[in-house]
Amino acid sequence: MTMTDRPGTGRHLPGAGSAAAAAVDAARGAMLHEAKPRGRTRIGADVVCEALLREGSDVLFGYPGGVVLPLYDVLGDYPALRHVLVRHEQGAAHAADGFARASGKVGVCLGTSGPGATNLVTGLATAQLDSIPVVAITGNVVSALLGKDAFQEIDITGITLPMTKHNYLVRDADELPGVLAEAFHLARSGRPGPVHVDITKDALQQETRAAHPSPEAVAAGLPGFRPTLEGHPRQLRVAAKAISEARRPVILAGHGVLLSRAWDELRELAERAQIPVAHTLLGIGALDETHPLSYGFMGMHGWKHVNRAIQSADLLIALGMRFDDRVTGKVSTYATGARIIHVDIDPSEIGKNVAVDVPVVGDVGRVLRALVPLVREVPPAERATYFAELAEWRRESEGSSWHGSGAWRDGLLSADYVVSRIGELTGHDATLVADVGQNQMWLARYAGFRRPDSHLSSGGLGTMGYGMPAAMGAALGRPDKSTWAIVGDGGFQMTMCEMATMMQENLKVNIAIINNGYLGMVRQWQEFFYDRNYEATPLLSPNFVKLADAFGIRAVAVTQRSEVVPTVEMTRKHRGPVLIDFQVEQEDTVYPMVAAGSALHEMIRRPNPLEETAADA
Ligand SMILES: Cc1ncc(C[n+]2csc(CCOP(=O)(O)OP(=O)(O)O)c2C)c(N)n1
Repeated sequence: MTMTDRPGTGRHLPGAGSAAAAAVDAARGAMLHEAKPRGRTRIGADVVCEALLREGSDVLFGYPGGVVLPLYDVLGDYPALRHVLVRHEQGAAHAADGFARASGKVGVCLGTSGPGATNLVTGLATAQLDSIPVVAITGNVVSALLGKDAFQEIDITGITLPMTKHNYLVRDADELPGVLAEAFHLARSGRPGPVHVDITKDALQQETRAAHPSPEAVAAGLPGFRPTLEGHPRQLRVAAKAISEARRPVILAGHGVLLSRAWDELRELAERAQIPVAHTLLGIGALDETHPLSYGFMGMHGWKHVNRAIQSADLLIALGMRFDDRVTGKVSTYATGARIIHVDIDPSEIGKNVAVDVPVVGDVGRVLRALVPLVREVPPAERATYFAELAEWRRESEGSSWHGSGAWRDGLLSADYVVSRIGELTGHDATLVADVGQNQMWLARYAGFRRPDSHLSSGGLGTMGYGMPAAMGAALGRPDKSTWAIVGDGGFQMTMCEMATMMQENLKVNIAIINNGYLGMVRQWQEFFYDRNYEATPLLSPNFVKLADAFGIRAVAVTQRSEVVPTVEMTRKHRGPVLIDFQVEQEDTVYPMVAAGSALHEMIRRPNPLEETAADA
C-alpha cells in the first residue's frame, strides 16, 4: 500500500472516533505491519532504522525533505518503527524530549537538511539545558556538495555543537552503526543529553554490510567518556557524618533524582534521617507531594515556607540539582548558615554556582544506595521542635489547603483553581505537561504531583511552545496514563499546528489553555518592575474553540468556576483530544515571587487588602 492509496490522508482531518479516523487507523495499522515486498540490498538508511529498534526507541518524530527521502523510502520495511509526522520540526524535537521524559527511554527526532535541521535547534537546546536523552538525526546534502552552499546546505553540526552533548557528521554508511550506537550510549549515559547525527544523503543511500557493535565495544571505544557513577567512599563517610549530626537539614531534590530513577532511595534517606524534602521545578514528582516529609517547591516561584526552611537550614543535601539562579536568588545571601553536600554526576556542576562543603560525584541512585546505610537512623521525636516550626511556616504560607493558594476563594475563575482541579480530577496520576510562563508556575505549585515523570516542563531554557508537542511525545511515551498540555494563550499559539498531528496520529492529548489575554509572565514583570507599562503583552487570540473545531478537535470555552469540574470530567471521558479554553482572570499574578537577584527570603507576596486598610486608617 502506498501513501497515495491511503484513505483519509492528504485532505481534511477527520474527527477522532469518526469512520474516516477509523479508516486512517486501519491504513496506519496496515503500514505498520506489512513490510514492503521487495528484495534489495542494505543501505545506510536501513542502518538507521535497525539502530533505532536495537536501542528500543520505536517512535520517531520527524518531517521529510529531499535529503532524508532515502530514509523515508525504507521506513515501511520496519513496521515496528512508528513515525509521527509533526507539523514543524521544533515540534519533533520537543516531542522526542517529551517522549524521553515520560518514558525514561531515548527520544528520537528527524529532520531534513537546511531549514528542517535549523528548526530542530530550539528543541535540542531545550533538551540540553534539561539533560534529556534525545538523538536527533538530520540529513545533509551529498558529501561532494558539502561546503559549496548547495541548496538547503547549512553547517548544522557547527550550529548544534554548543547545544548538544555531542554531534557527528557521517559521510560513509560503514560508519553509521558505530556512530549511532555511540550516539545512543552518550545520550543516555552519565548526565543525559541530546546527541545530533547529521548524515549526508549519499551515506543514507550507500550499500553497507557494517555490523552493529555490542554495547561493550561501544563503551570500550570511548575511553575519554567514563562518567563516575559510584560516590567516593571517603566522601560518603563525610556526608553521612554531616547528615547524622545536622539539626536542621533539608534535602534539595532535583531532576537528577528522576533521571537516575532514584525516587525510592530518596524516600529512604528522608525517612531514615527524618529530613524534609524540597524540590526544584524539574525535581517535581521525585517524592509524592502527600508524603509527610515532602515540603514543597523551592525558588523564585516556590513556596515561602520552603525558601524559609532553606534559608534557616544548617545542612543542605543537594541531590542532582545545579543551584541555578532561579533556585538560589542572590548567591551571597543563600543559606548562609548551611553546610552543603552536593551529589551530582557531572563534576562541572559542583562548586559552579555555590561553594560546596562535601562534594560527591556520582549517580544519585548509586550514591544514595551506598550512603543511606551509613546514615544514623533518627527517631522522629528528635526533630519535634524543628518539624513543629516547619509545620507552622507551612500553614502560614499555604493557607488551609495542601495545594490551594486561597486566591480563588472569592469565586473568580483563576488559573490556580483550574490546575488544582485538573490535578484532583485526574487522580494526580496523569502526565501534565507545562508550557512556559505563569501557567508553568501555577501547574508546578497547585496541581499536586504524586508520581515520578508525571510533570514535564522546560526548566533551563524556558521554551514557550514546548507544551503541545512535548505532550504528544509524553502520550506516546506513557500511553497508560492520560496526558494534558497545560499552556498559556501565548505559548499555545507558538506550536498549535501540532493539533493536526494529534488528529492524524490519533493521540489523546487534552489541551487546557490558561487564557488570560496576555503574555502573562512578562506582563507580571511589567507590573512589578516596569510600572505596569504593558507594552507588547496584551494578546489578541483567535477563537480557540472554532480553531480546534477546524482541526476536528472537540473544544469548549469555560468562563465560570462552576463549569470547570464538569468540563474536565467530560474531557477525561471523551475518546479524542479535547481543548478547553479556560478564560481566567486576566491580571492574576503568580505570588509569591523572588525578584531576580534578590535574596531567597525576600519574596514579593500577594497584597493583603485588609492589611492595607488597617495601614491607611
Ligand atoms: C520562545 C520564547 N519566547 C519568549 C519567551 C519569554 N517569555 C517567558 S514567559 C512569556 C509569556 C508567556 O505567555 P503565555 O504563553 O500567554 O503564558 P502565561 O504566562 O500567560 O501563562 C514570554 C513571552 C520565552 N520564554 N520563550
